[in-house]
Amino acid sequence: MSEAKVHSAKPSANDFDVGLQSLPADDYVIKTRHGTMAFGRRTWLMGVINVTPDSFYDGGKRFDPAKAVADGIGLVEAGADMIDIGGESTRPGAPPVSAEEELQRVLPVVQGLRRMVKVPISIDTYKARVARAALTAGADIVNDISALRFDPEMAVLVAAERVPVVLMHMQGKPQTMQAEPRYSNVLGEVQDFLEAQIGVALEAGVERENIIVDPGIGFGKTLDHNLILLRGLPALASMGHPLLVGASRKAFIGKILDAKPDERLEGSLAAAVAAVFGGAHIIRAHDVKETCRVVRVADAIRFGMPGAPR
Ligand code: 7PJ
Repeated sequence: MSEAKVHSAKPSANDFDVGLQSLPADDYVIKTRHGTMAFGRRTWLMGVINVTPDSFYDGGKRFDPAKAVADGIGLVEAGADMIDIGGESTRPGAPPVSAEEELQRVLPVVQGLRRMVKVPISIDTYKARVARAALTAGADIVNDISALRFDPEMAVLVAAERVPVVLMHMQGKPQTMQAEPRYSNVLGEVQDFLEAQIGVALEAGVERENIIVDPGIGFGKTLDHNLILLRGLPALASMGHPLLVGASRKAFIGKILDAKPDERLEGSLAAAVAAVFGGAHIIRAHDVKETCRVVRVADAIRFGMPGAPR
């Protein structure tokens, strides 16, 4: 072997497959009604506003629409690149709510926030009726935890409205998903499921560029399943679509640390860093100020400072 070959075979920091170079610059671009999301040079941060009386972490805090809107503005000021608004708790065992009730909760918040912030707004719902009204009220993205499975109208709506959609993996239904999650190969099965639902979306006429995938951390998964998925993010990040990861304050962190939801900040930040280095394009988080700072530093290590050599 020649000297030159030996030299070129020597790995540089960017050659290690730890996410440091798994993405070229601007690998995906999603156009929303309120701005373009360009991925590949920094990680996007999705701040969460739950307008529910019973969400596992922020339940009850934002049931008043004015408070929810004010908090949403606060999340953008704290660094959120987009805001996710949900009106039905999907924590294990939470009772489902009707479309009417969900609409009453989220619509004033979507309308209010739309007037006040310029960032993309996603609506966290699996009901086409709720999604349709939220899009009309100014939402930009549909975040469907059922990946188009629970409401046959959803794929039709997303295709017709030509909006981006998050397809999230879940085993079972929210009410029962944590009863006995089972997989023979959790990473492979989640990937196969997401591929299948990408197919459903494309078949319905959704544009490929508008599809975001998400392993659904905590949705029908044991602690070990969640850890395998987080470790396996590079595989999911290579599916040809932006990857969204939501681990914030979830129960698996509580299991590791024996900590209640309000004691899971540091664990959530550790998971956010792992997601950045696993190749996630969007991190969904409740604690925007802290997650933003952590992600900015992780991003600087991963991508370099804006404009600097890599
Ligand atoms: C997720 C979500 C998630 C997506 C919730 C919570 C539980 N949507 N909605 N991904 N989690 N796309 O607020 O932590 O992980 S609800």
